[in-house]
Amino acid sequence: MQRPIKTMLMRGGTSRGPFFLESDLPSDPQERNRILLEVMGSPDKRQIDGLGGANPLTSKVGIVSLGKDPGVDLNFLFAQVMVDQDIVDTSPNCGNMLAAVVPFALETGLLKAQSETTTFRVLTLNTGMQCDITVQTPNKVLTYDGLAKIDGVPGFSAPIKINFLDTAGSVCSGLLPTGHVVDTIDDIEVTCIDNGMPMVLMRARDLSRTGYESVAQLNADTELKKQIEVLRLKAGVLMGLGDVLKKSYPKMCLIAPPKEGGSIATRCFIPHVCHEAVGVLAAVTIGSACILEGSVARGIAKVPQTNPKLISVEHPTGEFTVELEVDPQDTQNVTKAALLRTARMIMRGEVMISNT
Ligand code: NQM
Repeated sequence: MQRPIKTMLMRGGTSRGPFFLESDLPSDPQERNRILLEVMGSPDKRQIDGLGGANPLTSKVGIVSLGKDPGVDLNFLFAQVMVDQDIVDTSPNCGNMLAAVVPFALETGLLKAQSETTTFRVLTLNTGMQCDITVQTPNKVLTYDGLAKIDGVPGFSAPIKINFLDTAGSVCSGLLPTGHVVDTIDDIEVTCIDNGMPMVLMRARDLSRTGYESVAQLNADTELKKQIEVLRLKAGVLMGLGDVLKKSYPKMCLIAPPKEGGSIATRCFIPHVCHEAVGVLAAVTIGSACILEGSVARGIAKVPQTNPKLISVEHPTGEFTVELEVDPQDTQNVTKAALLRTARMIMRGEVMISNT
């Protein structure tokens, strides 16, 4: 016997996964996670028995409910379901899946559209971060049609603007959780930073790579992946995250001088597979490192003098621009981050799980 749970399969930015109303899932986190593993078909490297797409970017789940705190319209819990491990990680954020939260809330009738555009404040339960998300609702009807284009997704869609209100120290204790702008691990200089996503930035040339390799080349580079994992486990301890062996963070990022007219070239490992593009909060965090005096990105990144600063993060399938505003009194301090995403409902219906 199987039983149904209502769901909508949504693309959020360059990620995809089923979205649920919190009230349609068990409240006990262990029981909920067991169901999410079954929904996605994990653990299995092909996720053949579930909705997962056999890649971390398509093994994500969104859980949405009405906000409870003053000023908060919606609560969002993001779950990273590991493809081939029996693990559901709800500790980090996902800025890509976040782009689909307001469309999902409108599609399910949880909230109503306001006017030509609709803005809701969303609290990410994973880390307590808040953001304002604006979607296009002409004549108070949600539309996915528009002229916005994000690299990593074919075609054009309605723009979704995300304004992050507080990103520093999302999972870690602060922006620079080791207390240093640069640390040296195994003779490699790294910047450990968390402005929305715990990350370790390394110069590609310090690992004898260019930083312009293809995703396929990097995923096949077992020697590099082994070296990066050793660095990651050590960085995790330095960042106060403890043993990160079974955690999806910190994300590891190779950086190089920009090659396509952007600010910096990147290749991110999330954390064991190379990202086809770059994560949203990863891009905010990388952009913040570009601004930080003394980070491994300084001397590599091209940073505009303006405020706010548009930082174009080059990645394997294009670029991702983030708008970062710095405190004029303290130019090391990023006070606001804004960016553009798109999203789409792909399917709505019921996902079947075993009736146990
Ligand atoms: O950094 C991938 C993604 C992400 C996370 C990952 C993300 C973010 O592209 O905010 O969006 O780093 O696992 O969806």
